[in-house]
Amino acid sequence: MSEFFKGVGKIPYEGPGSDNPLAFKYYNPDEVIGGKTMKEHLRFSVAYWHTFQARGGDMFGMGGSALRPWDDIQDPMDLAYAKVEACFEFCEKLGVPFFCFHDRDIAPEADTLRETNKRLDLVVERIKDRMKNSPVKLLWGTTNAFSHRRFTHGAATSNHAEVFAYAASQVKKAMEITKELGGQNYVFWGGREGYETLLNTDMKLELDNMARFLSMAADYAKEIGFDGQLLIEPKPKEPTKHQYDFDAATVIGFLKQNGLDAYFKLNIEANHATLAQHTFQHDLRVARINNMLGSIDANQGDLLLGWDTDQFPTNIYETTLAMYEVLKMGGFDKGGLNFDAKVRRASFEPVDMFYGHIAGMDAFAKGLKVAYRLVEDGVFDKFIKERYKSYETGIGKDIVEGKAGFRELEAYTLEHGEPQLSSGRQEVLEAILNQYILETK
Ligand code: XUL
Ligand code: CO
Repeated sequence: MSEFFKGVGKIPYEGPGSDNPLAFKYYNPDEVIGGKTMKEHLRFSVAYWHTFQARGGDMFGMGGSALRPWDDIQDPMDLAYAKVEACFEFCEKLGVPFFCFHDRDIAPEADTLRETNKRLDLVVERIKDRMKNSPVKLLWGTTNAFSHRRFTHGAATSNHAEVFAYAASQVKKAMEITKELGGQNYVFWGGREGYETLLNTDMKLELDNMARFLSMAADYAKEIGFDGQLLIEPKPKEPTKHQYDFDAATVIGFLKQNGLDAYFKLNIEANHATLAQHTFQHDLRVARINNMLGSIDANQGDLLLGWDTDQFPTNIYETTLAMYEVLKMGGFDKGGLNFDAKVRRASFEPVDMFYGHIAGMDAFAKGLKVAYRLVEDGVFDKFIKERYKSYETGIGKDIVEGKAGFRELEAYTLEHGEPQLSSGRQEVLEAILNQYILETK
């Protein structure tokens, strides 16, 4: 078996004092925090598409700039097999326990669906073989029903029923192989489920069809005994002008409206939340308070750019607040932190892919440590409890318990007059958060 990433060994933990770029400074997989190791808390995952497929292309340089150790392999299936090896080598060297893929990442599409599925089966066999002597597992599988031109008008929301059928066939197969590989989740990101203009769009039919599609998917998962978690990944725009799965709140409303909320949870991506004009923490919070936070696509955007830049997450403020939400929900069950992130076009060497992941893993490790202390010390909880204490007694308790209506509230107001307010203390809280970030070792 050939080694793809020569010159890079197993990435060690060397601690904050290290100046070795190929070492972790904060991510110490075996360090125990609150009864669980960092590795168990964080459940990192490598994204096949960004790491083994992407070439650093952009609109002004479609061919890309990346140099990869598999560049000389011509035959598409040989290339697919090589990438399986490369994926396991990469994850094992990083000590990342999971990876994620789209069906079309692992095996190239052939002329017919039947042939494509045969190719998938061959690659799945390879992955299964490789898994036998590796600790690396599948966090989630998904379908790419957006790159091929047949999905120009969408997949489940296409105006062509034949495309709906094609997409369903693809999800069926992708779900089967995800199950076969022991995948712990199956993700639905909306691809081109949205519209460019309402002038040609039957929005009601498209949304109803999307619900029908998801309902069929949930039925099929049950039928084949797939016990992974089904996840929807919200995104507000790109590739379409308006994506139906706009943000966490929209998706939750949609699932509840269609009686699907018992079957799906959410996969929240940082850069998608910020594209929806929310903070990452906002969408995580919305998912969490609805008991629907399943997994996370860990990355970050550039707030000066209006598109999905999928950068590696290095902002400790953000990773802290993200891990705060994860800890507050009691940690991940089947989900994890999938690096849906790519190195920049100018970072074209294979070693840059290690640097990107190391940076992200360290940022989340530090975020976990800070967040753990914030939760343990009840910093925000105590303040928030005090801030809402008016709902614990008297008229507030009556409101919460449904014992007061407009008449009682008017009577109360007439009797008590102008309410006394308390300060929100945002600046103090932000200063405390900074203190925790700076002082956590
Ligand atoms: C697209 C995106 C996808 C999904 C999986 O913005 O995030 O890669 O995570 O289809
Ligand atoms: Co994503």
